[in-house]
Amino acid sequence: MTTAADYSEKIPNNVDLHEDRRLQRALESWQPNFLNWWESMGPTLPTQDVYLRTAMNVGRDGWAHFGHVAMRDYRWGIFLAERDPGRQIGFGQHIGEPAWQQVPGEYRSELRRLIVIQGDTEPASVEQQRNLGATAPSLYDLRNLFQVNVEEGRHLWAMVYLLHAYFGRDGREEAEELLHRNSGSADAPRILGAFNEETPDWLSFFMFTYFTDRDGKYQLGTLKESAFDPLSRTCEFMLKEEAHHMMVGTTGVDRVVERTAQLMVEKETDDAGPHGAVPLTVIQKYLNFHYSVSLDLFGGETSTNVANYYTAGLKGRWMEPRRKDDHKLGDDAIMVDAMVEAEPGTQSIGQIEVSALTGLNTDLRREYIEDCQSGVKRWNKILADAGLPHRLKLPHIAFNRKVGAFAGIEATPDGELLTAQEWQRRSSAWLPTDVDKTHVRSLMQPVHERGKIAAWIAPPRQGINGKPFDYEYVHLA
Ligand code: BYC
Repeated sequence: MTTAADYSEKIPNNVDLHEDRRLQRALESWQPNFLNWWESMGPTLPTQDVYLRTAMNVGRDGWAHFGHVAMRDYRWGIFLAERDPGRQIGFGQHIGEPAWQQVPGEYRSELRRLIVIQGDTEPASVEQQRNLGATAPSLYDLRNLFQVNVEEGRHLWAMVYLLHAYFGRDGREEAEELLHRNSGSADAPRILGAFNEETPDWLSFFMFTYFTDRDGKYQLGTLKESAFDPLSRTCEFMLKEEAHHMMVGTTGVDRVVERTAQLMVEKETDDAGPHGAVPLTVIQKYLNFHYSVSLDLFGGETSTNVANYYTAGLKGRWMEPRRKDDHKLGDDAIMVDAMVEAEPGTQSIGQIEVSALTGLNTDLRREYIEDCQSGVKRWNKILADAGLPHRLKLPHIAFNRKVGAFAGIEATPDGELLTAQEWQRRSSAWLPTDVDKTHVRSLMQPVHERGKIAAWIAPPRQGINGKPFDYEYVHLA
């Protein structure tokens, strides 16, 4: 197998699709359904073409091609990272055995579930972001939005390929379902909570690409360790594309904070709102929201699902090869966050010891939290460099949680327990209210002129692929 993609085929791929006519036909019959979905649920702003990157090669260098393309003609394809013929399973009860090239019968339904959940998030995010083009702050940002969107579309292709190639008829049915469920739908919503929330404005988009795409990074990182080699290789390549999405989120929030800080200093005020920027307090509320719903994406603090996935070899840990233990965890323990009864009859937030296996969602969530801290650190540096004493922070792990140990309680961003009544009364201080959202939306006046930028956000430090900020990244229709 070569690493370069074959673009002469109807479905570009590096998996020698032409050698398996049945699979090729099945995917070619899914393709028009995907395109229909893209037309009806994808980006709504009409464009002639967009300066996009397209994956050409999964090798180390020169893997992508940049050029202006009409989005409906984007070549969504199937790319897996190169196969390592000697790859061995790195953890769980099958450690040291050769990685699987086929799905073992006993793990079929669990593997399918993991692939379906992963696949479901990809088109969901495109649906959530579909109207953002109309309010883009610059052509540069517009191009980044569309780049993220086409690549999420490709990640859907990645999961659909696995379903079609390895799961027979039920895999094909699941692939159809991935196009039928829709973000926020009352009848057929997306599977995970965060993917049914709205992304109505660009601050939400940047927070989403910072916090929620970062969950993607960590989940893909654990699936990359999978004993099922085609899944591992698929995720490895997806992670490469995902890095750009993180960059969009990180620098997007940077630029919002930078502009707000500038105006706070210039106007000598704590509230940049009346001066056409997003108030820092509202940035904090958006952060609180996106961070807490993203924490939920890691599942419960304890989970027998995740213990079984690990032992079976389906889903590993973040940086599994670097962990210094037996990679089986049979006898190990971990402290996880939990509600505990410190005194009889009173619950408080604390920790309990559980087996390391059932605590694996907590292990992954902690890796994620540490990574999120680095964003907060850089945003606070922007504030400090502007000479401001204000700081942003991540809320407490128990804040606004709907999944796991804290789903049944309410807590402040500092981790103080609240009654439901107190929460009702006070939560508008911590989560975006309708008034906040309306203000943010009022700032979102589109700037679709080359080289110009909206007043609520600072320009980026760099353009894309060495092009300047005032490059014609998008030609509108
Ligand atoms: N919402 O045993 P538990 C991305 C369910 S993002 C609703 O603790 P588990 C991307 C759970 O299904 C990455 N339901 O869960 C980002 C279970 O149901 P059952 C996506 C939830 O299995 C941006 C029950 O509650 N990939 O790529 O240990 C843009 C008990 O839960 C939620 C993956 O997630 C929720 N938030 O962990 C584009 C990887 N959480 O079995 C893309 C694949 C839990 O009782 N998924 N439930 O019916 C997994 O690894 C795991 O399924 C989860 C949950 C981490 C999601």
